[in-house]
Amino acid sequence: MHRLVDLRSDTVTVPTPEMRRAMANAEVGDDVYGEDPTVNLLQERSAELLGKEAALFVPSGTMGNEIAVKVHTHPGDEVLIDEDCHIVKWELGAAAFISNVQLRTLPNQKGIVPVDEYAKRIQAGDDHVPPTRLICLENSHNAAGGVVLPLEYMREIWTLTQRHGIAVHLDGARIFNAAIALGVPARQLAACAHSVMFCLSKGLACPVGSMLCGSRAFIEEARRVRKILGGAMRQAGILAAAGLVALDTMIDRLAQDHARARRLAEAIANMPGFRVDLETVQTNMVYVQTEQPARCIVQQLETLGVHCLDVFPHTIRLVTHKDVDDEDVTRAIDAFAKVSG
Ligand code: TLP
Repeated sequence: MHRLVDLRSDTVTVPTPEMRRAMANAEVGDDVYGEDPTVNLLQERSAELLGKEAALFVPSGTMGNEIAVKVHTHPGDEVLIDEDCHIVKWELGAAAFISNVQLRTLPNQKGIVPVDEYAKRIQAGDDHVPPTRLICLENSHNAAGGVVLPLEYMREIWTLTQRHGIAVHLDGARIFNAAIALGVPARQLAACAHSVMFCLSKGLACPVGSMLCGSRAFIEEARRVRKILGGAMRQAGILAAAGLVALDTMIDRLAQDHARARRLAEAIANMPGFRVDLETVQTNMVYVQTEQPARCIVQQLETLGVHCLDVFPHTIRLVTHKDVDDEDVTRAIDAFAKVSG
C-alpha cells in the first residue's frame, strides 16, 4: 500500500529530521521579553535576507498580513488590492474586522492589475472620500495559479506609491518561489514594498510560523499589534529553530517543486475533461479546470490515493512540495488519467 500523494497544499509538508533535531536542541527564552535567542536570530536573519531593518516572527501568514494592514492604516482608510488576493478571499474579512478599512478591490488578469488602474483610484481623501493609504500585492499569486508578478511591474507600483506617499505591503507567503521563478534575489522583490510577509510553514516545510519584515519603526508597532491579537508567544525558539534550518536548506530546492508542477501540468493538459492554462504554471501550483464538478473528481482521485483541493466548483488546485517526489507525480498523473474523459 502506497502512502497518499497529498497535493492539497504546500502547508501539509512535515518538518525535516534536521528541523526536528534543531527544535529539540533550541536555546529558548521568553520572547515576550525579547529574550528568546533563537527567535531573535531568526528575525535578524529574515530581515537581512529580505534587505529590511527588522522582522517579527508571527504564528501565521494571515496574522502577518493583517498586522501589516493594521499598522499601515487608520480606520476608514482605503486599501487598493486585487480581488483575488488571499487577504480578500481567504482571510474572512479580517481587514474589516481588525483594521476597519475599506478594501477597494480590482480585477486582475493572471495576477496582474494594470498600474494605471491603481493610479486612477488613488485619492488623497477629503470631506467626501476616504484616503488611499495602502496597496497590497501578492507574489507569487496563489489564486491566479501561482503566477509571479514580474520585478519590473513591482517597481512600477513602487514608483507610483512613492509619488503619492502611500504604503505597499507584499504578501510574499511564497516569495522564494517567486524569486526562483523570476531568477532574482527575493530582496529585490522586497525592495518594492514597505512590509513583506513570508511563510515558513508552506514550501519551506516548517511546522508553524511566518515572518513579517519592514523598517524598525514598522516592526516595533507590529510587535505591539501582535500582542493585542494574542500572537505573542513565549519559548517560541522551539519553532523558530525550524525556521533557521529552513532558511539554510529549503529555499534552493523549491526549483524541484516547480519542475514537478510543470510535469504534472503538461501531462494533465493533454487529458480529455481537463484544461490547464500552461502559461500560469510558473511555480509550484497547477490549477486544473474540470468539465465535471471538481468535487466529484477530487473524490475519485482520493480513492486512488491522490489528495487535491477543489478550490472552485470547476477548479482543482494541485501544489507540489518537498513531500512529493517524482514517483508521486507519476502516481498523480496515472490517477488523473484514470478519472479523465
Ligand atoms: N494559503 C493556504 C489557504 O489559506 C488557501 C493555501 O493552502 O495556499 N497568503 C497567501 C498567498 C497564502 O496562500 C496563504 C495560505 C496565506 C497568506 C495565509 O497563511 P496562513 O495559512 O499561515 O495563515
